[in-house]
Amino acid sequence: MIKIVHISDSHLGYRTRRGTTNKWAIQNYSKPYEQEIYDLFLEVMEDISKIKDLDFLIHCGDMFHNPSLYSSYPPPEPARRTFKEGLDIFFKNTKNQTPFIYIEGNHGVFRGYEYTPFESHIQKDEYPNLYYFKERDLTNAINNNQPLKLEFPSKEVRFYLFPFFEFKSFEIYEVAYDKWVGLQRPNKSDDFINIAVAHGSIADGTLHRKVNSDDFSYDYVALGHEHGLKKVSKNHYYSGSLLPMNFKEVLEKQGYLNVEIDKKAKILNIEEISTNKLLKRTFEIIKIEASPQHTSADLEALIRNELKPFISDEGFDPKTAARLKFNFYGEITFKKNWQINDLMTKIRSESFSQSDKFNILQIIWKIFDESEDAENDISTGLIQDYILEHPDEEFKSFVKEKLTEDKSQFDVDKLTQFGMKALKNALKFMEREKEV
Ligand SMILES: [Mn+2]
Repeated sequence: MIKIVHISDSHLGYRTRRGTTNKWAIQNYSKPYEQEIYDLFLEVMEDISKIKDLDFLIHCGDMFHNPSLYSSYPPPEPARRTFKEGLDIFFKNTKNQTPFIYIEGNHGVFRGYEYTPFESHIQKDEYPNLYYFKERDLTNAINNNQPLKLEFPSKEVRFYLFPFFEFKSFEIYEVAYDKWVGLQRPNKSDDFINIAVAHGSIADGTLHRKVNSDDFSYDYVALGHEHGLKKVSKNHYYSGSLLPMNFKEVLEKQGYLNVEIDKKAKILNIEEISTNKLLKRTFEIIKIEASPQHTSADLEALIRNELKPFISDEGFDPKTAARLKFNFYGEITFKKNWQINDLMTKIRSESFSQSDKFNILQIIWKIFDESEDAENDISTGLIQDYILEHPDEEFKSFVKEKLTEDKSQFDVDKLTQFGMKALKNALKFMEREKEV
């Protein structure tokens, strides 16, 4: 029996950004959600390292959130410290006897450099049983026409490594990768257990179809990159990350996998350890129907009703403060759209400025117009055409309503002119964004 723990996508150093209160947590050192990931990572490393007779720990990439394609900053200092602490816990409790195998993902990689945060922030010599494989190791293997594998003859286990590589980004890469991938076919002339370890996904073209399929008959395929814990096929699994990072991931499971492989029959026994349920805060999507009949006050009452559970005399607590996303749906007119944005901006700044009352870390929202679904061929271009049809009239009536509520004396025409200017700039900006 071979016992393996499969873990992935830790994203140490991940921070909530959009629509988040700027309060710092734990001694002004890390941000609230960031700290939660560190705490859980260390807890999990402690638990894993105490598993009796564990043969291997496999981590399928994205140990750090930064640097990545969009940010060249190194991982924040607490992330590096947590990583080192996690390694120390693991190797101390396993008395350096259990190999920790890591493959590089698309996060936590200094692009274009020879080194990774694994080299710049820890001393490899301190960890004789740490094995990591970078994109560079993969490209070297391709250039040298060699497989990329790691063998443990005493345990009769062989790992085939697939660090993240965007082989589809250039045709010459794709051709070379296609040719090379055949070398990763296990040699079936011995009794070794053959395990593939890959960071990638069929969804974005970063996992080769031969690794995704059962072509090579691996006994187990440990996958990383997708953040939800899921079984892809009989012996292909994503372990997912330890906690959801965005609102899409709230709908998925997160955790890690205890994998046991019977040496003779090669039968898998897989136990899912769920960790997302350890989340100490509310992290959810709230749906609100915005009917055209609703006045601004009706809508405000609906939103405030949803916020009630997060208001108390205890106020803000970085460890439990909620992450909330409001999804507005229904027949959304242009005016309703302005109304929602206006209300939500007001409510958010109110919650963030009253930390003695509101226990909320993040508020974001999205507006879904059901008429968009009805005319399902609608594209961004068409929406813009629609907005540009009578934006001044709709905006003017919105401003008028606001100012009447507010009992302010402003020149509505002048304000409308400013508003239109802002809207045109925003649309120009949207056009530019689309081009990226
Ligand atoms: Mn990834």
